[in-house]
Amino acid sequence: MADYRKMWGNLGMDLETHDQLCEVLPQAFEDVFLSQKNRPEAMDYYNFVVAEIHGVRPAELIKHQENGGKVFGTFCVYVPDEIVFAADAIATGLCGGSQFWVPEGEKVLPTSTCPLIKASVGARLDKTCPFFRIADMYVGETTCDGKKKAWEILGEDVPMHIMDLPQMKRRKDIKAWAEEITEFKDVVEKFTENKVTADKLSAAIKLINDKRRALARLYECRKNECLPISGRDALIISQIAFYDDPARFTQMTSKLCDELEERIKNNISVVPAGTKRIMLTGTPLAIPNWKIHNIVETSGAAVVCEEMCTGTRYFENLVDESQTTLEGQIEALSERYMGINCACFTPNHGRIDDIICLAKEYKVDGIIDINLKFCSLYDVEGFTVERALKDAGIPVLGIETDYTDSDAEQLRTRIGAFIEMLGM
Ligand code: BJ8
Repeated sequence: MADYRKMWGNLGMDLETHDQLCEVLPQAFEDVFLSQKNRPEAMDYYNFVVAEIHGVRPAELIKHQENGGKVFGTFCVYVPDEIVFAADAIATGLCGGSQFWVPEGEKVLPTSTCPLIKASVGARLDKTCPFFRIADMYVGETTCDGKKKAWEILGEDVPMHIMDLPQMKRRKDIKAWAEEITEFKDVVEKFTENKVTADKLSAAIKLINDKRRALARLYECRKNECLPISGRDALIISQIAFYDDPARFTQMTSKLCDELEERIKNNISVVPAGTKRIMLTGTPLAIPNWKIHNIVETSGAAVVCEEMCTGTRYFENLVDESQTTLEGQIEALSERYMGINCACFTPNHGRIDDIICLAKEYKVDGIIDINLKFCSLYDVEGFTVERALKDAGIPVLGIETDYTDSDAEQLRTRIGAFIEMLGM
């Protein structure tokens, strides 16, 4: 990574602790990603983004601020980035996926909080993540109890807006979410001093839809028997999608898809024919949480799909681009976002239907249902998911894990046995 110490210092980061974080990442990336054989050439871009993870994009965000722009940090795929971009601001994902930040989070949160929340709070408090330092405003949402309480802590030293997400999907809930989006628009307008017009929102809807289309095209390639990209590489792309410049991300992902489609035509696969195809479902895998993909793919199988927020839930369904009034556009946003099936909703049959449907589309041999420790939403829903999969005759393995490596060997044994069982 180039030298960004001055920039990090200006952001008030703890440089010594940050050095410790920077020491571990390159080796982990080398072991999990760069050691893979036969990777698509277009992965070079994403390698570069990770190598410069605390440098290039933060520098772009700071430049944007120097030009008078604002940056909004978000934690959930229900928050509509379109509103932020329509106000000439930038939205960036902030979810923490590293164990490095968990101990700091545990100083203010109960240990029995999910690691995603502990890491996100820890990343802010230990001053080692530039994205958390740069964001002018955080946008929380009322998805799970842990997050709701975490906003109160994070909101003590950063302006925080919280969106009240309904927990059911009746007509009145979709209307209520549209009202929340309208209120969010008003907050963003006031904070940025920029007006969100129908024209600007229309351009922002197209910008984010294009990103979704590029990701959908990438996932389409993964449905093929000839697998042109590993699950690890697809995961890192999904993770980068949360904070990269959307137009550039779309351009680079489209370029990668050209190469993947060419590979499919020429029958170039990253795994031998007959490799077992695994789909992951469950809680999101925030960067740099690569643990399960790495275990699966170094145990002789391939991950071909993720029914997760770092996966299909992030890009499926487009926002209707035909609306020309702000009211119509906000309704269209609400319809699209309320179509996401997070376990915080009840009932949540849509998610079960999605999983069964995806299993068929991606021709999966088995599913691993992952739960981040202490996420009771996905844990409880795991029962329904696993029962539905068993009824559908799809082998499933439920696992619970966190960001530590302490269970890696045990998981390797269980996942290895599951993959072996699929071959019988
Ligand atoms: S839409 S999955 S990004 S809420 S894993 S913090 S739910 S205790 S991350 Fe999520 Fe939005 Fe849902 Fe997706 Fe809470 Fe569970 Fe932790 Fe979670």
